[in-house]
Amino acid sequence: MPKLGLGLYKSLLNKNNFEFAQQAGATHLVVQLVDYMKGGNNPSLSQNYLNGWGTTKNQGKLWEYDDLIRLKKEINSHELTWEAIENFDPSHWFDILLDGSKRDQQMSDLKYMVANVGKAGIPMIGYLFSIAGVWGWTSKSYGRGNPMTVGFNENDVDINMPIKKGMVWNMTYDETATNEVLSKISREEMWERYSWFLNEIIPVAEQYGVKMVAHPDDPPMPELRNSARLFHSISEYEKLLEVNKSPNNGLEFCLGTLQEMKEGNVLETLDKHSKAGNIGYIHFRNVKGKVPNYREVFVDEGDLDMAEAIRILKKNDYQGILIPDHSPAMSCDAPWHASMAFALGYMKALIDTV
Ligand SMILES: [Mn+2]
Repeated sequence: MPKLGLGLYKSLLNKNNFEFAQQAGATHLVVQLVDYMKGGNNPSLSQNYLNGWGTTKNQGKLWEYDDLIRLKKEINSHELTWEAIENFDPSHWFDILLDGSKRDQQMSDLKYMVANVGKAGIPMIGYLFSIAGVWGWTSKSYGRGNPMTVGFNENDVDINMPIKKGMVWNMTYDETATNEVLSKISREEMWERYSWFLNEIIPVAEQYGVKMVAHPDDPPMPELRNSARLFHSISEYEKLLEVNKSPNNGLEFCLGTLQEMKEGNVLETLDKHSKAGNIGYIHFRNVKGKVPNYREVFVDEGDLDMAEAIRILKKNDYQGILIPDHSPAMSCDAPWHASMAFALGYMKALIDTV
């Protein structure tokens, strides 16, 4: 049986939101420790992030065992299970992404953190191996009831806008960097960097019982800002499983992002990988359209048949979790909470009845 989870941004990690998750029927949490989503208790995707998600201040601040345990105890006290940490901080791995001079030091830092996560009994780490990161969205009112939502249209943005030095993953890690820009990064180079990363990290993940799960590129364009994007199609996304065949190497399966891809069948892919045990956890969201022009919509109004997704997961005895991921902002004083409550209720009903 699939289980219901909720993803919480760093600014939402408090008692009220743990209770909120529990009240909505979630049993598991996916926790984000990167402070990129602004807005405190009202996080909003519907802002202009073309110039970045902000500056990370986490240089040198690694995930320490004691801190993880403290948070885990608090989560457990609300009868919730901490299923995964989502995203490495750009400050922890910028030179792994960029193949820079601090690469080896940062890899030993990542290994240290993966070990701490495993020792703390947190089973998974989700990550996005991307130079431009989540970039290129524009916000507008779209869909049922005209909520503010995000989407991508290649005509609305300069998709070749160069990336300033000191930035990666759409965040600034060095405010003092020169005004130069990053040079072009090819697909071959990205696969080399990624394969090195994966083959370094997976043995440590195996040793400490952590599953490393990769999110596809969002938006799934083959290239943005002069850098190739690895996981822009279903077939390219599946290739990561061949780079390292460990059971600790898997997928952070984002139904929305996969549906945005130009080719391939999302439900067939879900069937194949949920059967094979490759899926760590699932981002359960919906969308209308495909790259180069799509919008995120409410979970029940998109192009993807979500009930069929649940049928497939049940048929394959998938035991992992689903979380809502993003959702259009509902018109009220707590847009994030309202939209999450709606998505969770819909998901719970599907899980209980399909
Ligand atoms: Mn996602």
